[in-house]
Amino acid sequence: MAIISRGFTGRRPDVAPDRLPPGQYITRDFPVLSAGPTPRIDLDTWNFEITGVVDEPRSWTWGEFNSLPMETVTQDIHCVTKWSKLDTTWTGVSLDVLLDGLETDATHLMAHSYGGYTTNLPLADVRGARSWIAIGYDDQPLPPEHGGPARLLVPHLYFWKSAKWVRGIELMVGDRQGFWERNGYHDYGDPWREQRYWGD
Ligand SMILES: Nc1nc2c(c(=O)[nH]1)N[C@H]1C(S)=C(S)[C@@H](COP(=O)(O)O)O[C@H]1N2
Ligand SMILES: [Mo]
Repeated sequence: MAIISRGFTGRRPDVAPDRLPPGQYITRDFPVLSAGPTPRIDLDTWNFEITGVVDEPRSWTWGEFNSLPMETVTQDIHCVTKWSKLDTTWTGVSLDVLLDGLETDATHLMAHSYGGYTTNLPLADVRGARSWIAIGYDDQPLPPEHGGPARLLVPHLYFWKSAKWVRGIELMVGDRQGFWERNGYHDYGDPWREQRYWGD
């Protein structure tokens, strides 16, 4: 997408309006937002699991996960606290790869993180090249404060849906609320429709 070049206004670069959802501003920093401490995660015992409403649960060790096909993608991310960061570059495994050929009646999923964080999503939203389990950021291993060793990345929804330190997804028939969704955040969280909080 094209950047409109009208020069700089203060520190804020002009940006094509179709890149910036309503009520958001652009930051060049990468803020850290965590509801709790950064968990210590041992790669020898790390695994990623697909559980819940599924005939055969799936599970990968760190070694197995790293031999899956990886993609590097550049995406804009939008936090509910109003910062957006454009052109962030991530390396990870598409959820399409992880869910390939899986039989399920599930409509939604709960992402579960080391440390206990949860967030819910419609299953359709993690399919179709729209979400990844990222293990790299800017060609480096994903730093712990940003969710390393692995985090969910769902850039088309507010960034609280992108669970850091993810350890698995639980497939569900019907919806259930995750951590922030129980505490006042919107169930779906589309930044383009400003679905920040309950009732938006
Ligand atoms: N496990 C976990 N994941 C999380 C959070 C959290 O507190 N714990 N915070 C969410 C919120 S509100 C945001 S905005 C982003 C922040 O990611 P960052 O710290 O990499 O910027 O992570 C999301 N994922
Ligand atoms: Mo957030």
